[in-house]
Amino acid sequence: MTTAKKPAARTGSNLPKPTPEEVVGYYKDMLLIRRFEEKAGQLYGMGLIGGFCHLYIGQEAVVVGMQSALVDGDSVLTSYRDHGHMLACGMDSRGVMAELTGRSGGYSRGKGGSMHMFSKEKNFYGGHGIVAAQVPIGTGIAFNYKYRGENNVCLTYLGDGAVNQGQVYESFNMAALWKLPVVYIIENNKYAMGTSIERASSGTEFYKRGQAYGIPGESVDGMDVLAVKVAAEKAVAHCKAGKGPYILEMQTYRYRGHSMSDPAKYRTKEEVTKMREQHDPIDNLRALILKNGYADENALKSIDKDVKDIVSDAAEFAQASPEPDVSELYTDVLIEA
Ligand SMILES: Cc1ncc(C[n+]2csc(CCOP(=O)(O)OP(=O)(O)O)c2C)c(N)n1
Ligand SMILES: [Mg+2]
Repeated sequence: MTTAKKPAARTGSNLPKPTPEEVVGYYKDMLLIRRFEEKAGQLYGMGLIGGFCHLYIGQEAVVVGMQSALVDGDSVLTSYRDHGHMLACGMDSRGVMAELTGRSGGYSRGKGGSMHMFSKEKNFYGGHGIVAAQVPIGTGIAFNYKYRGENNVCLTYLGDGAVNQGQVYESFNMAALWKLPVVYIIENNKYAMGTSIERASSGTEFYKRGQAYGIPGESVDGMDVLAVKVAAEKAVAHCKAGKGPYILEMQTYRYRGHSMSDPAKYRTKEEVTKMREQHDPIDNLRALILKNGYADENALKSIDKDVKDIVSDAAEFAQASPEPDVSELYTDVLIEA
């Protein structure tokens, strides 16, 4: 993807505004995630994807804006709603789709599925099905950077439901105590499965959850990729200056159900329609690009076509890739001594 890690090191938040090309790149990156997820939804409906499948549709601006602040060596990890994060990290759409369909061409050779994919090459460390399990792991990766004296940062994403887990606060404590370079990104999509934040959380200003540990936090419009980018640059610069962790609460929304098997009866159709029509991150960026003349209708149409082609190719690859051989049942279970 175009926002995949860049070579130059960042120095602070006094950075130039994104160029028109970069803005158009964010559009393409978000559209790729949207179309990829729509295709995954279709393949699930056709019975080609089994098990759980949590789509990221609606939340694309968060991951694309955050990724724009990273350089080589920085790392990312998240929950089970992870396909968008993988694509944003530059993982190959073919390998991700093949893993979703349980094929040997997938990132975990068809044995992990939607929630369990990793790429050491792209520094993407999962893909975690246990709510908040990634938070101590991301904190540990940040510890590793500090211990080795590497000037990198770990982006650790979690949900508004996950933020009520105890291990999150143990992690906050250690990260603040040791000034670890970790940005905790709370993707507040307003629901944890069928439970709204008001029903589940005592206090819904999640960016304040690090206050007791002295961790700065900000609430960000997570439907606006440019706002996310500004916040990301600031948070990453804070970490890389040795000042310790940072919390970004992204105000966002998922359009689809929690997973493919969720009838979404806990919210009204009107609520979803309002978000889609008024706050869609892709439609809004498209309008901004046209208004500012960063690209014209024809250029955007050609991007739409390129993205469609990438996704169709990924789906074809996934379906053509063989299922894992039976002998694979016994591989990757234990590491060799
Ligand atoms: C420890 C644990 N408890 C419960 C579950 C079941 N569960 C899966 S997702 C989820 C909701 C999490 O919501 P949130 O953190 O807001 O993330 P979102 O799905 O909105 O991205 C729950 C309770 C689980 N996977 N792990
Ligand atoms: Mg949530």
